[in-house]
Amino acid sequence: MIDFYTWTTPNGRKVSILLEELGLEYNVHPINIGQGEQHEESFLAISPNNKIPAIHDHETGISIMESAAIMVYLAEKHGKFLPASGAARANVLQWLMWQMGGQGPMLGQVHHFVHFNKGVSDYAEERFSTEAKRIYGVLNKQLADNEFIAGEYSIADMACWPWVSRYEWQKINLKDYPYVQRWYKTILARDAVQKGYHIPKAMPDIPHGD
Ligand SMILES: N[C@@H](CCC(=O)N[C@@H](CS)C(=O)NCC(=O)O)C(=O)O
Repeated sequence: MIDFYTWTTPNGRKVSILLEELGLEYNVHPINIGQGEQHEESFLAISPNNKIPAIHDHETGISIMESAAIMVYLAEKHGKFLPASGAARANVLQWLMWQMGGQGPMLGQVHHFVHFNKGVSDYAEERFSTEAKRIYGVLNKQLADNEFIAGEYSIADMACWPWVSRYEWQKINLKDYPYVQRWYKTILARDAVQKGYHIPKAMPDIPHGD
């Protein structure tokens, strides 16, 4: 059994979508980051960086923080959504790292400066909006020749998709990125994604991508 510590954010949804895709049973522990629950001692023992998501796997006794580390662990343990070796594995990992090092952090800054705190810094708004458009362009190019980011549906898609689902906050029109839009809707239609999105609690409808 897996204990899953999460909140209603893209980084949390990466893991809830994977847990649903793998059909695993798990206990959800909501960590309300708006109320500072990520700083409680009991959570710190599982997640030393005070951030969600994190898991504890009772079968192996392992606790893991960082969404991509959790995804690699679960995908390897269950032999799905991450090829075991070679070029196919390297391809999934490069896009997973692209998500962790670029797409997520940069779009996160757009949420702060464009969605939540518009007007505070013109420089930051311009810098991160420009970078967001560049990132969407990179993804669009990759998806022009590939149904999914690394060919087959993988943890790279599950990591990137929840951040794209906030395209309205990012002032991104998905029509400007038609291959991203096609991919977004394909993934949106999956049952596991519909379920995983609403962990740890039901939220308003998922943006439909039009
Ligand atoms: N690199 C980390 C980022 C995790 C992260 O930024 N989590 C946010 C929510 S999406 C959080 O817990 N924020 C609480 C805080 O910063 O205090 C990952 O991918 O797991």
